[in-house]
Amino acid sequence: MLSVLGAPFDSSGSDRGEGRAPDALRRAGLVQRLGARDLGDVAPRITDSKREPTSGVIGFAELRESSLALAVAIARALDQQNRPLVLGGDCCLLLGIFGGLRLIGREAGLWFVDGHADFYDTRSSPNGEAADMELAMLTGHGPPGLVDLVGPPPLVPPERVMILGHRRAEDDKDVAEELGYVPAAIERLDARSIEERGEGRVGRDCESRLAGLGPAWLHLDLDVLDEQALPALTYPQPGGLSWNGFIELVRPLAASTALVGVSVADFEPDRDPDGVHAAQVVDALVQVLG
Ligand SMILES: [Mn+2]
Repeated sequence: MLSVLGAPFDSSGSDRGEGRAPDALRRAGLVQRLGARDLGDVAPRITDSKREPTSGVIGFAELRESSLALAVAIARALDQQNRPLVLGGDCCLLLGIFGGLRLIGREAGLWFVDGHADFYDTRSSPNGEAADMELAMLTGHGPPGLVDLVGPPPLVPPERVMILGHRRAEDDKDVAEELGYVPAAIERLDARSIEERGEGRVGRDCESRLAGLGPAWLHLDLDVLDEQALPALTYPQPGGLSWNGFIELVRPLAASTALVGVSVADFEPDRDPDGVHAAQVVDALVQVLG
């Protein structure tokens, strides 16, 4: 059964709106419309906004604490035969998710649907937010205490990660810099290339190839959408997917027999005062997961 877990922490430590996203999506009817069970919020918020000098990461100790709490909740949910739907928060929640898989001795690949590669390191990250760098940490690059949260790295083998929907290097020098850190072992495809090849076709192809290697997690950073389709984000960007394109891409991944669970990150309800965008997010999730 699909079980909703709230992970209302964001890696800025500054009480940004992502922390209110689980409740905003619940209020918009997500749990009822999916016929899911709600396991409540399972990890504390991060309230320390200082960049810790040794690790280079904001709120290092609290991030560890929240990640471990989420890991325990994920492990328990999976042990009880639930399929988790984790509502962030921002993308740093992946540390806890893959930590939870490790706690019960399970390994999974990752469909990483995101407008960014999240692959800075603790020095190159402009602001020290773990959500800038969690994919690097998951695949083995990062500070002690996070990269080895529950055991030896990597939490995900790089050859079992597919990055889908980042922006093009030629469009922006920051994009070019970040993509330069992504190792060749990780397959990636930018949003415009996905659109050109056909979102549904890319989704089916990525489903069969990663599922052929074993179980896989589906991560959805909503900033993969174009800023015009969804402006209620912390870091909106042009050049992203349309709502239809998003649904076509994600549907085959969400329907995969290899699917272990799903996470949704970066919705910013503070930029959605009348709930219009929360309703769009819920509609799209019901179309792909329902
Ligand atoms: Mn992200």
